Amino acid sequence: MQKPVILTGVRSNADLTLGNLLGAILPLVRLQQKYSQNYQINAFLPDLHSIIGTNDFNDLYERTILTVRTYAAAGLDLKNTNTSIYRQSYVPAHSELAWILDCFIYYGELSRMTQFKEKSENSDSVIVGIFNYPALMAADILLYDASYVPVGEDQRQHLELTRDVAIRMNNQFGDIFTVPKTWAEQMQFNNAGARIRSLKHPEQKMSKSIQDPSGTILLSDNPKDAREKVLASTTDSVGSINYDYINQPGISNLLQIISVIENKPIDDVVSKWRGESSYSKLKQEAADLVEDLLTNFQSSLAGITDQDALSALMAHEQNINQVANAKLKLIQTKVGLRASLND
Ligand code: AQP
Repeated sequence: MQKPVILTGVRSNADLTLGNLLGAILPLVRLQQKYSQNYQINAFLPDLHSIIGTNDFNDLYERTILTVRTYAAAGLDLKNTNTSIYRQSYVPAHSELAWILDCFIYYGELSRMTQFKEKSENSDSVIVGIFNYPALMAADILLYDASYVPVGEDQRQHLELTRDVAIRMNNQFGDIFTVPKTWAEQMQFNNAGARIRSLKHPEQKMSKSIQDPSGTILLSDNPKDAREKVLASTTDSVGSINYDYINQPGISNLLQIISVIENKPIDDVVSKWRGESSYSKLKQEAADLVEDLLTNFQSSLAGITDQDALSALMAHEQNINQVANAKLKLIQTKVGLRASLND
């Protein structure tokens, strides 16, 4: 029987941040260490998604390779046979399935997506890619019958859309797709809890495409500079340490950073600091951890070449194209484009 598939991806549209490392990449590494015996993990590089709304095309190819090196430097085993690492654009079946799904998704459904509404508001030059990308995302998931897709709250609606189109097509053509688990069922693999915030504006997420140099730690930052950013992070005047994102977002962010780096449940970190009033001690601890993490990460990264990343990609892409093409052929046959699976 096929193992349940967990699918995850990080866009290489800008330099990666500590938020990406703590919120997506380290969880992926830990997922592989813990679950790769019983699950198939698809760690794909959504380069087709990365060209949506960017002007920075020149570095995209190299940045995607750097993301693979980043995975390896963070501890991902590129040779694990239960983990597939592949570029979306090197598996053409993604785009082909996206078109077929487009023919089963309603305009009204895509128009209702909050992210599209937010991004298109007050703009008369919205590209179709922003409107249409949930269909490509659905293809990324359904092509591999993925059950688990650990995504943030902002992608929840798109996951629901994926479920809807899968159910719709299953009703029409028989069970051609595995319907991904509901949002609630995804929770065991979901990293939504670990949202790292800007160190300067802790009410906002730390994001790679938002210009916020003092609040954002890039993975390429000098570890000493990163340390200073943590020490200078915005806190509050409450005077006690509580995990409370509403009233103490800066303090909560530091607790969250410590929890992910130490790989300890947030409750354990919070109880350790309960009753403590010194913000500077908390900052020192978070700063030490971030500095060490970046120092070790950067030294590992230096030992992994582009060629290492490319060789791994080429091996995985050859295999994954076979899986993807077999699935695409099944769908093509069902919707009348092929006479049979051998056609
Ligand atoms: N601050 C964050 N805390 C926790 N997780 C985060 N991720 C991103 N920022 C944080 C996770 O990293 C992965 C990146 O995927 P993406 O680039 O496809 O999406 P994103 O969420 O849009 O990432 P960014 O960094 O915010 O990019 P921009 O600024 O380009 O939109 C996802 O798993 C995400 O949850």
